[in-house]
Parts: sequence; C-alpha cells; structure tokens
Amino acid sequence: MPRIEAVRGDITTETVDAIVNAANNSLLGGGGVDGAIHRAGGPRILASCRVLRATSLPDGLPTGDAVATTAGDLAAQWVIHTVGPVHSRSEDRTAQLVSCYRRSLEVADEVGARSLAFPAISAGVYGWPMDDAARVAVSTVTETDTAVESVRFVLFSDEALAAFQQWL
Ligand code: AR6
Repeated sequence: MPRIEAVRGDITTETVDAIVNAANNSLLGGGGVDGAIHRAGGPRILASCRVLRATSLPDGLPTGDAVATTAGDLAAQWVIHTVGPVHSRSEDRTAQLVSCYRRSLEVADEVGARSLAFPAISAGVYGWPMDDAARVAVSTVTETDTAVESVRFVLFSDEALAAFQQWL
C-alpha cells in the first residue's frame, strides 16, 4: 500500500512523477482541474491527447478508464487522464469512480511512476458529494495493489481537505 496523504493546494505545481487529471471523454480539455492542467502544462499535453484520439482512442476515453500523456511544461513527468462519472441521484455510479482510481494506479505502474497526485475526481463540475468522493478515493487507493509508493490527494479547498482527512 502506498503512503497516503492529503494536502490543500494546486495540483499543477506538484513535484511528483505523475499527476492525475479529472478529464472528460473527449480528452480535449475542459474547465476545472482539466483546464488548469492544460494551461499550466502548455500545448504538448493537448497535442498528445490529439494523437491518442487519432490512434488508439478514436471514440475518446471511456468513463472509469485512464491513459497517460506527457506532462508538457509541468514538473511532473506524466499526466494520467481519467474520466469520472457524472453524479446521479437515481443511479449508483460508484463502481465507475472506483475504477478511475484503480485504473490510474495501473497506468502509473505501466509507466513506472512511483509518486502520484490525485484531485478529487468527479467532485467539481460532475457533482459528486465531496464527503463520498473522499471516501471512495481513500478506500480505493488503500485497497489497490500497486508499486506506487506515494499518493498525495491535492485538494482545492479547506472543505475538500477536511473531507479527505476524515477518511485517512
Ligand atoms: N488543483 C487541484 N484541484 C483542483 C484544481 C487544481 N488546480 N482546480 C480544480 N480543482 P473538476 P470533475 C478541484 O470540476 O468534477 C472539466 O471540465 C475542484 O475544486 O475539475 O471530475 C473536465 O473537462 C474539484 O474539487 O472535475 C470535465 O468535463 C475537483 O478538482 C469535468 O470538468 C474536481 O473538479 C470533470 O468534472
């Protein structure tokens, strides 16, 4: 099990091997943490996503899956893009959120990343309640077998940080 911690901060400034992006199925950018990563990392990240769309992922990245690209100008070496589920009151999509964390750790293992930073996937535009997003994130990372040695949850607000700390 990796060492796990939660901090308040901006994930784009993390000096870890890979940072995880809460992307959308298109992989072609968006708002929130996705927009921040593309702004801070420069055009090479989008160029790398466009290559994926033109080759292995013509229909985009499925919800719950993850894929790595360059991190462009960021201090990290890779961005691991994952697509969280949109929260629904009528349907339990927890399995897809679990899959985001699992697949991101698998992709980190594939590229050889040993330190990883995650945002609170799905807990922004996609509407997942922060407390439950934190529970799923912490329990999944705790339970997944991985060679990643260090996982840092980088949260954008005190409220998000408190939600994660309560499960750690
Ligand atoms: N560092 C860390 N966390 C951040 C940062 C940052 N720089 N910026 C925002 N957050 P969201 P989602 C937090 O909406 O809910 C995009 O348009 C934010 O406060 O970024 O998975 C994509 O393209 C929140 O707690 O991701 C998709 O269309 C958390 O990151 C859609 O949003 C996640 O919020 C994905 O929605």
